[in-house]
Amino acid sequence: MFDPTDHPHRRFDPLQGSWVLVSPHRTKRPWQGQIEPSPPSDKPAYDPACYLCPGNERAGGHRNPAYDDVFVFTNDFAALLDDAPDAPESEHPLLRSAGVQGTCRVLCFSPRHDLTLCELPVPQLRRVVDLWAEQTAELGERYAWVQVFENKGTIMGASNPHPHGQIWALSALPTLVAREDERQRAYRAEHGNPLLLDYAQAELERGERVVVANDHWLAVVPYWATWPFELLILPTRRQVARLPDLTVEERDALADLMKRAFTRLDNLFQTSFAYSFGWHGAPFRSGGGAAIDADGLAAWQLHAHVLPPLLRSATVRKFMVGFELLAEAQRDLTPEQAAARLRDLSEHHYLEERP
Ligand code: H2U
Ligand code: ZN
Repeated sequence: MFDPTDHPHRRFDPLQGSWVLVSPHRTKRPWQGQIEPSPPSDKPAYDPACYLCPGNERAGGHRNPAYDDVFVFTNDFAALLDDAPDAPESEHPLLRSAGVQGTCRVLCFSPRHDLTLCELPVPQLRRVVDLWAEQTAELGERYAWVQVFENKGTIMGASNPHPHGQIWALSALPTLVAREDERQRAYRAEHGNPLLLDYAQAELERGERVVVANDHWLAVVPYWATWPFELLILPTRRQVARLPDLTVEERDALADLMKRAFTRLDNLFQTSFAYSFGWHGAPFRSGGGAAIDADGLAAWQLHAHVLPPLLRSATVRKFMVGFELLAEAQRDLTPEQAAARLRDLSEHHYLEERP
C-alpha cells in the first residue's frame, strides 16, 4: 500500500510543468553532522562601513540621503541597461542571442542596519509592501517584466546584512516566468479558474501544508516544493493579478502574514534564515512587446516564492547537486513534515525580548 510518508514518489509542479522526486524514507538515515544554533547578532543599528546605511557613501561613489523610511536607488552595478543595443540576427539556429534592455534598483527596507525584514515592526513591513507595489506599477509602464526579490544571508549571495532587496525590470519575459504564464493560461482555459486560486482553496481545505493563514493570505509549503522549507505565499479570497492591485486591507494582511511566516523560519534553527524570496504577478507585456491580453490577466494570480536553502540546522544546507542538476529536483523531508515543523513553532521571534 502506497504511503507518501514512506515510499519514494514524484510530485508535479503545475506552475513549472516539472516533477520533483520525494524520498521520505531517507529522513531515517543517520546524521552525524553538527547542529549548532547561531550566536545572537551583534550588528549595530548604524554601521559607518555599510554602503546601504543612511548618509553613507556607496561603492559607486554616490552618497545615500539621510533617509528615515524606505529608500530606493538605481543599482550602481546593474545587470541590465536601458541603452543596450539589440543583438544582431543569428546566422546559425544553434547560436542564437537576443537583445535585452532594462534597469536594476536596490531597495533599502529600513534605515536600521541591524534588523532583517521579519524583525521590522509590522508598520515598516507594510511600508515595504507599498514600496514594492509603487515600484512595480512605475516600472511596469516601461518594461515587460518587473522582478521584485530579496536575497537574504551570505549563503544566498546577499552582499550586505542591511535589510534590502532588489528589482530587475526588463524588456523580455524571463524563462521561469514565461513557463508560469503558459501554465496558468492553460489551466484557466481548461478549468475556468486561476490555477493558484484553486490551489489555495485546496490547501485551505486540507490544512496539512498550511504554515500561516489570515483573512486574505496563505503561506504553504507547496505540494511540489523542492527546497526543504520552501514557502508559497498566496492571496486566498480573490484573483489578484499584481502587487499594485492589492487593496489596503490586503496589504495590511500581507505585512502581518510575512512577519509571522518569516519569524517561524528564523525560529526553526534559531538563526536568521537565509532565502531568496520574490514576487510573481501578471507580466506587463509579452516577450514580443505587446501589452498582456485579457486572458493572461485573468489567469495570473499574484504569489511569492520563498526559497530557503537550510535543511538540518543553521549551518547544514540542502545542496542542489548530482541527481538534481542532472535529472530532476529531489527532496527527503515531505512538504507535510516541513509544514508541521513550521506550524509547531512560536510566532515570537527568538531574538526579541519577551514583553
Ligand atoms: P545583494 O545583496 O542581493 O547582492 O544586493 C545588493 C546590490 O547592491 C547588488 O546588486 C548593489 C550591488 O550591485 N550595490 C550598489 O548598487 N551600490 C553599492 O555601493 C554596493 C552594492
Ligand atoms: Zn547598513
